[in-house]
Amino acid sequence: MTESSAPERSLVLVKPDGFARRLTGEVLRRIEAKGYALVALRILTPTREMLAAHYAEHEGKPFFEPLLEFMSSGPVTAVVIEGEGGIPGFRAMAGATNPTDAAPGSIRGDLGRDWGTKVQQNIVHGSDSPESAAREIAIWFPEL
Ligand code: IDP
Ligand code: MG
Repeated sequence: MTESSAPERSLVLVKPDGFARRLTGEVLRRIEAKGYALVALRILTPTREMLAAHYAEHEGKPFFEPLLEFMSSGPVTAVVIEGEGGIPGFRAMAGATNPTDAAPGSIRGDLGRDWGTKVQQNIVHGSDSPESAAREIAIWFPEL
């Protein structure tokens, strides 16, 4: 099995709910079991500035402020994963944004639920395109 010279990288976050619920290991287990490589990993409580950049596309939406508040409420695990098809592959593993709709078998479907909060607490983030992945990796891992 030879991989291409520039294998696809995606930025994955285990969000504060997933971290607090001790689901970081379960998420990493699924990523590795699927066959993606872990390239970089750090635990940090993100600043509002990082989150405003990360979620710039959602500025002005009703859930933007609750999203920043939630995401800065505690530690997250930020991970760069790598492998052919890793961006859509991890999105499929994560499942639908709303955990009520997320299919069983997915991370959000198996481990998440609606808690009645203003912003959906759905355990993980995954980049949605190569452009997003490059932009997000630069925010969370400027050294890469
Ligand atoms: P994604 O994480 O599945 O890519 P996005 O649309 O990029 O979903 O939204 C970013 C995050 O904002 C979601 O993961 C979720 O936590 C939250 N969110 C998105 N849409 C809604 C909504 O309609 N109500 C409440 N929270 C939302
Ligand atoms: Mg998104």
